[in-house]
Amino acid sequence: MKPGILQFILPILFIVAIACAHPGAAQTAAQAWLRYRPTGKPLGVPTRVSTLGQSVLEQTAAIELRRGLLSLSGGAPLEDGPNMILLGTVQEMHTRDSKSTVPSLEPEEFFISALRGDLVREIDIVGGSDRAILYGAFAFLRNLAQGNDMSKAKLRERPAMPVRWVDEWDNADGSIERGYAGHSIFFDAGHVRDDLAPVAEYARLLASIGINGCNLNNVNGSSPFLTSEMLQGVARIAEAMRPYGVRIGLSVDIASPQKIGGLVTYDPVDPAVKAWWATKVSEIYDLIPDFAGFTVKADSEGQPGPASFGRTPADAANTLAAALAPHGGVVLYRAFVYNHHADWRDPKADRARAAYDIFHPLDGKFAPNVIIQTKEGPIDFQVREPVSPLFGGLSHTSQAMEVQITQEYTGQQRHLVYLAPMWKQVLDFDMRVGGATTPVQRIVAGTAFHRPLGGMVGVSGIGQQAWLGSPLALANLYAFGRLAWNPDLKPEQIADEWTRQTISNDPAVVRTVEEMLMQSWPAYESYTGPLGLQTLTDITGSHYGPNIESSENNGWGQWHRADHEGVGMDRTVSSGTGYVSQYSPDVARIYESAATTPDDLLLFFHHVPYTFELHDGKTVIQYIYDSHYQGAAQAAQFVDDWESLKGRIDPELYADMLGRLQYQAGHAIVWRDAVVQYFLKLSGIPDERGRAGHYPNRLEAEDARLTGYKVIDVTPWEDASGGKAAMCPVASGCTADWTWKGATGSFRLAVQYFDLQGGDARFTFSLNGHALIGWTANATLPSKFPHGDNSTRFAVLTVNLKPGDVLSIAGLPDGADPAALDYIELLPATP
Ligand code: GCW
Repeated sequence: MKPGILQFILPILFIVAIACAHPGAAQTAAQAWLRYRPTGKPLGVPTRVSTLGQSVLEQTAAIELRRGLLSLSGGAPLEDGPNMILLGTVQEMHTRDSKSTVPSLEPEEFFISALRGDLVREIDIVGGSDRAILYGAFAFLRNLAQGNDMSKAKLRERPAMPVRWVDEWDNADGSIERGYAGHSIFFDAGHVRDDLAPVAEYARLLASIGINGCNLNNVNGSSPFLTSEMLQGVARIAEAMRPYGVRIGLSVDIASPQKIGGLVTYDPVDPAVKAWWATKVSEIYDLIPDFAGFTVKADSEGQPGPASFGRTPADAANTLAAALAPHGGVVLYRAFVYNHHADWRDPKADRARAAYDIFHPLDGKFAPNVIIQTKEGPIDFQVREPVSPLFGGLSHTSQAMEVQITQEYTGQQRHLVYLAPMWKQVLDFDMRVGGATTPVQRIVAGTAFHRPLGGMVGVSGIGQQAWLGSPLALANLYAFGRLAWNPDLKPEQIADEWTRQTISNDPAVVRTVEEMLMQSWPAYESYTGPLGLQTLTDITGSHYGPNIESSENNGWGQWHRADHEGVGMDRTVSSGTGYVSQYSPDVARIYESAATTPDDLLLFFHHVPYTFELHDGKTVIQYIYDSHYQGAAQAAQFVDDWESLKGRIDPELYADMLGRLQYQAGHAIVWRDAVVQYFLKLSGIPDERGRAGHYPNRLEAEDARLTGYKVIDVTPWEDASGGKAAMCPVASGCTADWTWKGATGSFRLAVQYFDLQGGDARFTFSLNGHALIGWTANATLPSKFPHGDNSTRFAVLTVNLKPGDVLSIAGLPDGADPAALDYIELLPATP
């Protein structure tokens, strides 16, 4: 059929109709990277879009192209006439023209080629399937949005790995485990939400980077999702995502046959249990014919599992796999199985060993549609870990690598941390299986061991607040999809692409944002947990602020074993837990000796004295000091970098990110001071540059003349300057006064206070009785107690001081927030 005018107009009417149906629908893909702003360059391509086929996905591709082209051309009407962009599958191209030279393509592969005849210009976007056409359309738009010349395009791409999924950890009540962007877009109050427009927008975002699956719910507490009522709602979600080629999956509770099926057992080898799963899976496929499969967390952190019946993960996985196989579904069985009641007094106990110890012996015992989903490191999404040895330990089993897009241990979206460089290091890491080159990316792609399945899964944490809460955090979602599509892409190139599409094509902006993104992970690592210590955070609580001892002396197994003499976990074969032996001999050789272990993993593998020298001769303790000062300085530099963009980028984005980066710079100081104070006290070895423990410009709350304020000990002590703070128990307010004894001059004022949950306390700074500035402590930060989670720095004022001046902070509590104060600091202002 010849493409007619209706085919052109209808999709536009459809777009307009969608837009009108949701007036004020806040959440759109355009708030992420699908902005399609005019680049200032001519598009140079035809703007009439035609399709050869009628399938939903092909029509979606056409709609996306028209929408994108319209927007990229600044709203200028799309052309009519003979020139066109033509969409079709390989087969449709051959039917149109039997002499077509279009190559044969794999199902998810696309081919874009510009043909220029004497009279007409045509750009063909051909897919090995209709979904691949959609991927081609998005790739085409991605290039145009970056100002690339597509008039002579020849582009052929296919994804490196079959499974490219995001996992949501959404609960039925709409909360999101480890989510930092508000409420769920999928669920609310135990049901699927009525308005699924944001879900469709999310699916657009996912499709634009080639993601083909979305597992909707939390791996913890998943049994409510298999009730018939819930499945009806889940089917609506599948419907909203289907036009974008995103198939949905569900996390399942292995105890469901008992919990919601009423059976007396959930033993996976019991025939009644097997039958229950088969029936349940059929019910799902009746509602959702393209259902992708199940994700399973079992025998882990309190979730039920096959171990209760003396069965193995293979028994459990295979029961689910058997139910799913007739329908084409898969099981993603998580290797995150470990004992969280480990004995910390046992020098041989080691959580890092668990996944390999449990799953390696089962290699080859899993059904063909089972994929073992392994976190990228052996512990738990820490700021730095070695690559999980399990990737090299399963050669007869399909594998997927799980990474975290939501920044649980990496700053919870309040800190800028671009994770693509971390993921890329893991993907490129050579496991040397059998002495041969076996990078992780080839293992999870399935090519290293000739596996039919495999891929990457990103825990996303998408919510209603600007998708990921912070605008720059979206670079992580984007990068996840791009790396799963093509793990050979460089993180800086992905950062560049994302910035051009999201913020601006202005070279100065692209350069600055790319540099900030690229420096952000190393900076965060420097001021949180360097040398392989992992994130030195509160591991039994928020996973956010500093709390160094929280990982020691408990069953969770995130020990770093710091004492007066030294620090680090000995995981060697010769004297430690033997974890190193889980790697291939070529890799184990490197990690077995402290001399050959890379500095950034030294303390993950070895327990060394604080005076141990790193490869450049610096001692471990001095490195801990230096890296924290350097990391905090880098965080401060991000503020200056961002300020250089003023006037060049969207003012709202500028202001929003500026506030976030200023907060981060302050919190990096909290981190810095906590870690250096802690290790100074523990090691007794001073900072050779005299910084740790010496804060000559600070005036402590506990040293002030206090009216109403009470001095308290902060827990953990290292989270407050001098271990103490002042809190105000008086509803009408309290004050802290200091008399200036320093030099005459100009000083930058910083006030370090605790922004607690449960109220919006007010603070006012006065000089000699004149109020100069006030602010409200109304950020949303973890905890009701004052410590490193909520210690916040207010630093916007420069003051002129002379000896005898009186500086005051007035704190006005609100609700449960007692206007707690740590110190004020006066740093000489540089002229
Ligand atoms: O790191 C831990 C998280 C849990 C999470 C678990 C997991 C979903 O703190 O919130 O539970 O990992 O990956 O299963």
